Amino acid sequence: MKTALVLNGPNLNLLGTREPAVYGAHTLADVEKLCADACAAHGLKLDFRQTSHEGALVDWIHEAGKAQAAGTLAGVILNAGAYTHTSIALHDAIKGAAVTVIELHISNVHAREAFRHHSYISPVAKAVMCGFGVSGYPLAIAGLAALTAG
Ligand code: CA2
Repeated sequence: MKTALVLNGPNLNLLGTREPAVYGAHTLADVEKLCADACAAHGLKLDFRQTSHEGALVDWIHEAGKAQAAGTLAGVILNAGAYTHTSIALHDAIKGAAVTVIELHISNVHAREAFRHHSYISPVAKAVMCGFGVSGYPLAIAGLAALTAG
């Protein structure tokens, strides 16, 4: 059974505590449960993580590249938070690790401030999902399962 690695970046630990109009009322623990159920439905094992540190995300992407090459990882669902819009390091890490990444955002970043319209992740991502609220996580897991199967 392959693993789906779900990585959450800075401030996503605050989900459900503030800004419910933008991000909804669910907590990150609720999101983990949604992901666990989706993984169970698609025959994947879940590895769910959050960090507010850019370098930790880079290290985890490298680790994921090795696991995918070894055949144990289906791919990564990455909500890089605000690093999406700033991080050349994450862009380079994804490219260098040659790992399948689905970029995910809870909100529709294109309907928000102009500084959220550019992503350093999108050019190196296999697919991009945004605007579905936290339902985007299980949808992205279904997408990853479909990519892996086909
Ligand atoms: O929509 C998304 O998922 C984002 O990746 C969330 C990031 C934001 O910087 C991106 O532009 C879009 C912010 C995550 C912070 O989440 C919070 C949740 C509740 C309260 C405060 C922050």
